Amino acid sequence: MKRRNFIKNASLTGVGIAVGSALASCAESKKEAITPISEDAVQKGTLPLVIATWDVKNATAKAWEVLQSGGTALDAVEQGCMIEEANEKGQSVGKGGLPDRDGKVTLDACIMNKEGNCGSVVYLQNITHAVSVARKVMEETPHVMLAGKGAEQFAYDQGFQKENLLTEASKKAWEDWQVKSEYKPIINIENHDTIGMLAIDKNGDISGACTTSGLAYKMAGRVGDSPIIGSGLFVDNEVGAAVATGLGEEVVKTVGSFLVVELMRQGKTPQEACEEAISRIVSKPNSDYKNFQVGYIAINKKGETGYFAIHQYFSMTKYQAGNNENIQSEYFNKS
Ligand code: SD4
Repeated sequence: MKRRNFIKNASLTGVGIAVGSALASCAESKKEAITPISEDAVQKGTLPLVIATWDVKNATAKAWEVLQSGGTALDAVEQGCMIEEANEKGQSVGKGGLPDRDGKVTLDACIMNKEGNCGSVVYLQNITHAVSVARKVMEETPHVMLAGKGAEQFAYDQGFQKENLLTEASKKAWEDWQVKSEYKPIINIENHDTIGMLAIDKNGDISGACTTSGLAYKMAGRVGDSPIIGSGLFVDNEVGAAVATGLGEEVVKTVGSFLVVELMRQGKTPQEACEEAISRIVSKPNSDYKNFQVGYIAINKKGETGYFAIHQYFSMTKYQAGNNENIQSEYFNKS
């Protein structure tokens, strides 16, 4: 059922009428609160803009192409992430992603739009474009999250094709890992398995997406931060957006992406907000931060960006004003 039909059906009841009118007035006041970005920003080349975690220039180039041709930030982040999902050589997300300890490739993804609507899939198997299934959850169901077999069946119902995601190279890597491992999920600070992407389109509207095969050789059934709205990704079109990468467990414990956006709402720059969110993790009592990585990237409504990580193994790709560049992040643990 489409979300709007669900709301329409709900409004046939008395409760529905109350909820419906509250929603309408909330939507109305939100509309007024959103400051339109001036055409100036487009002319000066500040907008449009896309940023992504890690060195993913092909993905940001795709998103930029969408934005340049007048496409929405939502289309840009979806199509940008799809580039990495389809990239078998990447062994990071989508097809060719490294499997769990039992040899199964299981994907998590989410997407969030300028209206604050979102969709997410967790523990999805046999479908390359998890981010697109997440978008379908947002647009075609009254729900936010679908998991496992239900998510997979929903994807087939929406016309997605079944595919074997475990490539020969990833299978070999998993077999080699089994030989040397103590059968523990690996939490390696150099092991990155996620693309998170944020974009602002020519209208100044923001969207974001995140897609991952999770931590390599994770326990069967393990889900990280990436499909959890507020942890792996958060977008507030009045303020800005943030996306996380690294050890999802630590991001979830601090609701990291929501935290970054709320800090920006309170007046911090994207850079300051990312640094503060990292500091919340490393300053916890008994934090084991020397042994894991977390990184954040963020944008605000003005088109300013920020990025910060615990360790040096982190970078952001940024496409702005015709330049597509990968930038090494500043990081906390310099000693
Ligand atoms: C997770 N945050 O599943 C993801 C993994 C990741 O770079 O970002 N790796 O916890």
